Amino acid sequence: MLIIAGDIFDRAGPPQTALTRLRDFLVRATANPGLAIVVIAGNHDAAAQIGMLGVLAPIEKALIRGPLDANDLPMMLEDEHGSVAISALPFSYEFAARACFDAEDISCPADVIAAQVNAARDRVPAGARWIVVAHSFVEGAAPTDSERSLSRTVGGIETISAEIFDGAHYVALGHLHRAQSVGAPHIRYSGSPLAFGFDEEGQEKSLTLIDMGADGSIETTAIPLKPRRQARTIRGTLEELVAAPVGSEDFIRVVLTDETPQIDPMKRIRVLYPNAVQLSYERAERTLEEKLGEGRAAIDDPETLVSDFIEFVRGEAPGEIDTQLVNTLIHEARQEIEA
Ligand SMILES: [Mn+2]
Repeated sequence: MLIIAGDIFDRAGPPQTALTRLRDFLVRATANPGLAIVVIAGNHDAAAQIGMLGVLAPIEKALIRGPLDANDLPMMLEDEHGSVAISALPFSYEFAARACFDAEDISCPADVIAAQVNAARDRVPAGARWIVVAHSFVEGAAPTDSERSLSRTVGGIETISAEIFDGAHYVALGHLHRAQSVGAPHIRYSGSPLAFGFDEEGQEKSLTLIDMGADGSIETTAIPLKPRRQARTIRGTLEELVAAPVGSEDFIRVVLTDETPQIDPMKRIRVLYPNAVQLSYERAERTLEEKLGEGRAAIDDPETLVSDFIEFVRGEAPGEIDTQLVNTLIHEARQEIEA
């Protein structure tokens, strides 16, 4: 069985080339007559579009879930030890879950998942082992820079507790890009197959292979994925970088160590590195670090600290009146402390 726990695409309207690529992959995968496929929509996906993938396939071959459905049944598979039930729980926002489960009190991602898991648990036949597939952010897991928030409430809590999945023998999670178990070895993100940002540079990407025993115990093996193009950073002066003997098709972030701005640097870099996607000057980054260092040193000197803060916020140094006011207030505060 192959599980893809969303996101399938990175946007609700993927380009035709991405749809064709998914089609080609599914054709190759389903050519294996023994393979069952489980797919759920994630928060980046258009649920209806993902759901469409499954309507013509028999449920023992493909369990594809896009929009929520309160009457969803699990996929049932048999092995030499008995039955395994697989519940596929697509991502859903709170408003859709309230309508689907007819429950007005669903108000955060944890409530949505709890309603989905509880409905699914009721449909697992007695004695069957149980696998849950879900798209969520389990508390304690490590995110990266490019996962989109699961909550529509600004500042809303999007994490859920691992305990929501009580009773499941394995929980296959999508959403976070880093491969990791969270809370327990059987609650696991396989992680994204590729790096989606330079903060994922150097992360080992993998598929997770699960072997399930007669009692539902699991053994996991990471199968490494070696992408054709890595995401990585190169650093140096523009002259050094364009003098390299060979280039690369990798996705490149360029950090220039030149002290002065260079003319059209990206154009020159792309001759050797056609997939260079980001360029910055180390000078600018270092200046920020230095400023932070100075800020820390100035804590003993409140006049400078306040003056720096005003300059940071306004973009210009405080005037004479501001300075007098600040100095008076600091003087009064000092007297108060000493008194
Ligand atoms: Mn996601």
